[in-house]
Amino acid sequence: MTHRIAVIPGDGIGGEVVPAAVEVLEALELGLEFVEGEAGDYVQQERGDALPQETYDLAAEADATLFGAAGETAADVILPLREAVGSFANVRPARAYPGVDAVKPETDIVFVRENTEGVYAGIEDDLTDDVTTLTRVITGSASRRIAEYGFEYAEENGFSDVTVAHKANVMRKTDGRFLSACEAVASEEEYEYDEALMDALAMHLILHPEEYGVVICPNLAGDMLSDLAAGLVGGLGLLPSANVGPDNALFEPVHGSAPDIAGEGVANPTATLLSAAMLLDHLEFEDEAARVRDAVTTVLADGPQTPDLGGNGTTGDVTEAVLDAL
Ligand code: GGG
Repeated sequence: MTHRIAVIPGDGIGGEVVPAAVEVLEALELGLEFVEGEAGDYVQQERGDALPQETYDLAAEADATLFGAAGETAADVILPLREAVGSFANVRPARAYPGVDAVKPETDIVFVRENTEGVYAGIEDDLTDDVTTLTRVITGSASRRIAEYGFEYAEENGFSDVTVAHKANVMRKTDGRFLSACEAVASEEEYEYDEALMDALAMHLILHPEEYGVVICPNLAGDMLSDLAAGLVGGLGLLPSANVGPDNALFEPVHGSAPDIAGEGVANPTATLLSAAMLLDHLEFEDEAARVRDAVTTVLADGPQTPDLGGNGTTGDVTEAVLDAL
């Protein structure tokens, strides 16, 4: 059976790391069909629409999507693309790797981030010349859904520590609802977990990341805490992610378009290669996913490494080395 993969490189280094991942996926000879779609700042400039309907439809109808990065148009691109694939959970593993200089080499945390609502629901209003508001949407149903997903993910992937991040002492109603939903799921299914105020959690993650396994988060908190954890393991070039829905999913590096290095050929493809491995898992090519992860891990340990990790390798050098290791 042929699987159709929507490939949407997006902006900046997305156009460098996504082709690298496609090269690796093609080398596996799984008969995947790749169909490229346009989205991002450059499409906004050229066509007045950062996410043309045909790209949205491409993602909605594909078996999986590999996305690169969005720049200034992130809200117009990645949020609707997540909707196109019916995603409700953004899974972001932050792991340290042998051979990579990590601030905290003992880090192995997976952030399970609610990705349909919170402050990313996109409800902002200019009320007066001086006052602008943002509506934070938290529903019991979406909170339950992310809690169920997060607890199940922890159980299936062997994580004993689950933490629910919130700020219910200040955002009493919204995060109160989020926390209650997580408590209810844990109580019904007899899951054990800790809860943590997200500001204090940010500090504890830096001091003692080894105490954390799966962290279930509201939308913005998950976006921020996962970037914080990237800093513990060697940087954003290492964090992949999956945007998971009931039947479809979109995979993307956690990093953005990195305009400062775009076009130089030195972007680290690791996060996108690991996202491609998550895509293979989603398509039930578990053995091939493991092969890609092993090859990436070997190259991280033996080099070449890109400048963000202290090396002088290019995106192409790393990709070639991963292909050789495969
Ligand atoms: N590949 C990740 C990316 O493009 N990030 C840009 C961004 O701002 N994303 C917001 C989000 O992940 O919700």
